[in-house]
Amino acid sequence: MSRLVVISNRVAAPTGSHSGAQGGLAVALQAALLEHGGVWFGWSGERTDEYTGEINYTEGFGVTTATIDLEDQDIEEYYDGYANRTLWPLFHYRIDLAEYERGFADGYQRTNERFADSVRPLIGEGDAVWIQDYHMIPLGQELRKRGVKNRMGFFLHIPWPPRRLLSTLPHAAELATTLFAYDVVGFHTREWLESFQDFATKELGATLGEGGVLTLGDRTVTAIACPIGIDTTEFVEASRGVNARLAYRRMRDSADGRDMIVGVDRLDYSKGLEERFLGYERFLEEHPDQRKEVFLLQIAPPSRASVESYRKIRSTLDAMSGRINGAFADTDWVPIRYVNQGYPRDVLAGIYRAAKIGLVTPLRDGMNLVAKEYVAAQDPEDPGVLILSRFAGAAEQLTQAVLINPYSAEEMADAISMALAMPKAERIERWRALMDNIEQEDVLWWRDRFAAALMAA
Ligand code: ADQ
Repeated sequence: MSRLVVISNRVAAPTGSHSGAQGGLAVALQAALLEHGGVWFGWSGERTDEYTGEINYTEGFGVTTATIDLEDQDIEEYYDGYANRTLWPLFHYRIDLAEYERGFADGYQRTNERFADSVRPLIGEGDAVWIQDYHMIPLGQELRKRGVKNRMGFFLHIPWPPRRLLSTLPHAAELATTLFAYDVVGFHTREWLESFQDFATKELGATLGEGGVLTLGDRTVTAIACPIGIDTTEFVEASRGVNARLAYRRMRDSADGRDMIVGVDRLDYSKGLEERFLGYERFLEEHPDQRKEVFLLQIAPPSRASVESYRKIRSTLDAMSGRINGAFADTDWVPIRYVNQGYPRDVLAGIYRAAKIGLVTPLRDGMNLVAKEYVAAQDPEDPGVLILSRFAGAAEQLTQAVLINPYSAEEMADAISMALAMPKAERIERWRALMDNIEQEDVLWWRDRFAAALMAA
């Protein structure tokens, strides 16, 4: 393939290993850039008094990054506003939290135009352009307006909502139409893909042809389901390294013979943390005999603290964990260890491995990489059990997990009880099937599959 220009809201500093606190997406994009060469462009995360479009370059581990600074107003309206207060809740089916403000939409458009102006000179003839996520939906159209004829792909990392929900967004049709500027548009699952096809055909009047090709006027776009994976080989290696082993040992020692249930999530209302605490509380109520045999470690580093709904979920969870611990704890046991910190990935791998259950209960999630990391970190001889929400994109692939409806506290309580009692032979059988998928459909598979679609389009 030709050189690659990757564009995403934030650009992670390249690292040579998994020891940094990097998310799966960063690892995936870095892997793509290492293979093809090119540049990764985005917002620096920094503010500037006046936008200049001046680019800051860095080099490291074979990857070039190019970033620009944004003005306060851009950050408020584009990032905190339209991206995180409008699109994020809406695309996670939370129209009760979605804020529809003209100022946010205008700021989103203006900032995407600024990105287009800045990145335009970096795109050479023959380069393939790959744009990531909901922050940048209209960027492709802005680049076309600036004369970019290159192959361009877009990947959405979050769900695409059902047609009727999306229709509540002012100018939803205009936003969805901008996706026709791309040659390929990718979603994690068939479900999100079908929702997009439904919107495109019924609301925009597009026609759907062979191979997922949608036609609208003189533009065609290939829309595909292309589930992201983790860097499985590297994660398995990380889980066997010294930091992982130390973390594993520390957790086992502090567990004092009890079974650990683990949850690891950005502190976000989409992750179903309230429902998780309620499901776990239900388990404690219904199984007094098992109470002191387990504890829940919930790791949830705060995110997007400038947005009110995130401050609210944080205080709700503080109160819930306090209430549940107050109601059930004893002098030598607390049911929930609630931690608001991030950890290096290899330490996380050790923690996952020490847990008898991985409890992953989002109400909606584009994919959910924590579920895959939990599986990859397990001991093949004595693996833990993954309990996974049906509403995570990952549930389309990880069908051998214990799949649950996170809105039902009863179902979650039953699943915890069942997983704790699951015979080793069944745990191994389920784990092997999950691991087969995670090994085959890893992040390199995702990247290659998307790139192949882009080349074929
Ligand atoms: P996220 O919503 O961030 O990603 P997820 O896929 O679970 O969700 O990825 C989170 C990443 O952050 C994981 O790699 C995890 O290990 C890491 N992480 C979480 N808590 C951590 C902690 N305390 N310390 C260190 N690391 C931590 C979005 C979409 C998802 C989609 C991904 C990729 O919302 O649905 O799977 O993009 O497309």
